Amino acid sequence: MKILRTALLAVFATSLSFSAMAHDHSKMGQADPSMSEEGMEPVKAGNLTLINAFSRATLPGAKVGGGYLKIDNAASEPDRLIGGSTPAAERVEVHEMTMNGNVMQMRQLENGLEIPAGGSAELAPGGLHLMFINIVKPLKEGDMIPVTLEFAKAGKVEVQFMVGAANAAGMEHN
Ligand SMILES: [Cu+2]
Repeated sequence: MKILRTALLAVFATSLSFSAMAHDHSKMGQADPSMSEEGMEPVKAGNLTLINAFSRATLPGAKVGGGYLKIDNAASEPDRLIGGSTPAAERVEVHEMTMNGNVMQMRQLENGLEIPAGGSAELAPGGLHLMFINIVKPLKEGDMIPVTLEFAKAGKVEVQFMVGAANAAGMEHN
């Protein structure tokens, strides 16, 4: 756990300096004491439950990283994931993968991603994902990435994304 703690501190230190020079993330940089160190505990936000948020280690020089999680919606009305922010990257976008002939491409979902009423949406490698654009440093296995997701109805929710191993066939942006 000592290594994890150090990684967490490093991420929060990054967020402090980043928020000072860029945006007003006044809440960033403060650890939530109720947060699991592993970041694997489901996060509840109103009718939404955010499950198993994870990312993948990036190769040196990579500018983007991916974020994945499952979102359950217990409400009788749909919600919508419209974006997010993180001190670990310049911006966060919601992307989908599409096949164009034999070439897999990704594009931003300009209107966000619907989380159906009483249903769920899954962001997973090879499909829907969050894209961390212009990461401030490589994502390392074992790091935790604090991400504030923004939903149309549930509002802003902070989730820790645990960085797992890199995938050799990792995604590259066009
Ligand atoms: Cu993408």
